[in-house]
Amino acid sequence: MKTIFSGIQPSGTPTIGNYIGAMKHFVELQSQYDSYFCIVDEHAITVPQERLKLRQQTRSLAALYLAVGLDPSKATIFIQSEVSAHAEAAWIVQCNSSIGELERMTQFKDKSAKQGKSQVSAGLLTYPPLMVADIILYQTDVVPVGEDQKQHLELTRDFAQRFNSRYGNGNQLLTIPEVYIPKEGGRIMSLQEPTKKMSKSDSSKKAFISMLDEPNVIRKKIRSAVTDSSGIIEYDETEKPAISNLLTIFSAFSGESVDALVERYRATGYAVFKNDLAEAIIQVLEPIQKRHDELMNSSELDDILDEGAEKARRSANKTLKKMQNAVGLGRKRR
Ligand code: ATP
Ligand code: LTN
Repeated sequence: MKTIFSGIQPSGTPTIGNYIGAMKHFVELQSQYDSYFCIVDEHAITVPQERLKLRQQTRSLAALYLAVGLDPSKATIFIQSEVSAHAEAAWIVQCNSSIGELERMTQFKDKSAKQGKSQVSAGLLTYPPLMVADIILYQTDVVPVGEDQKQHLELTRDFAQRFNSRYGNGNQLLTIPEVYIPKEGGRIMSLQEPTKKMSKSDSSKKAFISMLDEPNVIRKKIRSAVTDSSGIIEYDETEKPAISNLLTIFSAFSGESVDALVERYRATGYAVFKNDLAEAIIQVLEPIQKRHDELMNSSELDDILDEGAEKARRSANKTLKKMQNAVGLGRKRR
């Protein structure tokens, strides 16, 4: 069986963008692969976080993984900081990466441009090596992510190739992973600025729908989502990015194709369309929210995370040993 690995940061409550671009596919893929799904809390602290909030969000994200349908008997679900191999391998990755290649990463450029280099943490620059470590530690074949992560996956592939040729003596020490980006919904846009990616850390709450938003909040946010003045519902990413984005969201939540939706709503006007869209989202999210709330109050969640960390450690430590050995760290052991 091939291996998949993916992670989401507990830097807030996941949005419907995280769901459509990533989580939904985790559920579909978990039966066909040896699967690892991680809550990447060490990535979250590359920007300032409140300690208790971070703890709460970490637990809540784990509950959401289960609530959307990840099955611990199929997939290993765990918290990054509970498997120390991630931070250890990340150090080896950093020492085999150049500052130049890290400074070229769009996510770093965007986040550091907002605040200036003297304000951002060194961790923001070395964030991709930690992500590389996450992936290679499980000898991952496939990484399901949204479109924004494509560049980080290219970096991961470059790194694995470089490591193999530097240290492998002709052997493939690390698996070169493939990226898996969904054909539709790989980049859900902000509800307020449809040219910007929907992001859970957006300062405007109206820009995103979180997976734990209450039905009335969802209705309100969809109603106030920007559109255009034409009143016509059609899919055209360049001319009508806002409506196209809403159509993509509708399609992801209802399972209907964009074409079928356009056919049905073309002439109804935005109000009817938005009303039905909100209900389609609520219909999917309500049972997920109910299950999330039950799990948050159970010890079941902690048992699953303990077991997940244990399983992840076993697998990650093997690769870490291999990497340490390749580089010459520590003593040679039998
Ligand atoms: P932050 O706002 O804190 O930077 P984020 O919302 O971008 O976070 P991540 O935790 O970094 O979310 O991403 C988790 C997964 O969701 C990744 O695979 C990412 O590519 C995907 N993803 C994030 N935003 C979107 C989006 N707007 N559309 C589709 N997929 C997305
Ligand atoms: N960098 C990713 C989150 C992430 C990840 C990973 C995704 C961290 N480690 C490993 C896939 C595989 C993000 O910002 N969305």
